[in-house]
Amino acid sequence: MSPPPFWLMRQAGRYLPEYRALRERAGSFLDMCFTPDLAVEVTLQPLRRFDMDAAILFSDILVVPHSLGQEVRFVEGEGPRLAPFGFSPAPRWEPESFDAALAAVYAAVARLRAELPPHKSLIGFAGAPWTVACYMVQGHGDGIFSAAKRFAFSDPGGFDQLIAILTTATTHYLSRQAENGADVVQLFDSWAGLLPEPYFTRWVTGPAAEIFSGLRARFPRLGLLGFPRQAGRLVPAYAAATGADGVGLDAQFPVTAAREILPPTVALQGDLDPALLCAGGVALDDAVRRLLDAASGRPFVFNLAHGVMKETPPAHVARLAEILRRGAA
Ligand code: 1CP
Repeated sequence: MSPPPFWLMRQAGRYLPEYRALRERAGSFLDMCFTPDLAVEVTLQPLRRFDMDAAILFSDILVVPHSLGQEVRFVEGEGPRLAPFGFSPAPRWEPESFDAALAAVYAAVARLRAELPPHKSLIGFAGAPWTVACYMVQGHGDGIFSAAKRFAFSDPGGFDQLIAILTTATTHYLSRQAENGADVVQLFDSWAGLLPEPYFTRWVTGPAAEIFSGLRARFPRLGLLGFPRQAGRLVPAYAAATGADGVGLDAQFPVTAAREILPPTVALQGDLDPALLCAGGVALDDAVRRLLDAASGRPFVFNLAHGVMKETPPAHVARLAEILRRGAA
């Protein structure tokens, strides 16, 4: 059996000493994202060590609200902080100022495609409208976003307008990444699992379907990955409605369930718990072998159920790469 392609969400970042060294010299996190030399270097760091099959652009989902004019800061040890946001009127969509703010990201994508060997995929990405709106409304992450949900449920029509602007901006942003050389794009809906029906369909599935159909029409060869995190039983409807080429999976809808339910044309991506990678040892080896067995015979991209934890020893990632390269034996 040939080994599946692999990459890891947050494969660049804090768990790598070379990332921490560069981050110290770089100044702010956003300076890193908006300096092509640094973004390119950080993107390539994990591939040098572990030879993943794909590089994912080093950036953040919150560059989109930043480029729509909302102040975004990354506070050391605390995560992102966004300025209080006025909703009436909703932010205006101005492609010229948006592109001017993101020119450095587009330049990093073009440089990466030029520097990567042709057999390595370049993955671009954006946050999905719901997840980005959670941060825009609430101003920070807390994993439950009850303030953002209260806002959305008490004025769903107003929230629709914000989602509509983000859907337009995200389609545009991912189109620019494709024009500059991204082979695949992933839409991260990290907080999709927080929405009950019918809001899941309205603010998760609907916008993803619109973004993907816009991209598909312009870039028929672009790979489209959706990651409606923790969406559980709603994942099959999401996959069907969005036409994603692949979906990111986690413990709420694991590969073992997805292979029985999703059509064989949809690639499965996931679903190793990041804490298993962090723990290493026999638990990691066993989990990887079980996952490879579960995915056998399906189009499959090996990945985690969420991002690499910052405490993860790089040696455990090296071990994972070794098991994958050797195949399931
Ligand atoms: O100072 C630092 O080094 C900050 C840590 C960090 C890093 C390394 C942040 C702040 N963002 C990133 C990079 C990043 N973010 C990537 C890089 C590419 C990669 O190697 O995978 C990607 C894809 C993201 C996407 C992202 N940012 C998501 C979606 C995926 C996920 O993890 O759920 C989300 C929700 C964010 C917001 C964000 N940015 C940073 C933090 C700490 C957070 C989470 C905030 C929270 O809710 O607490």
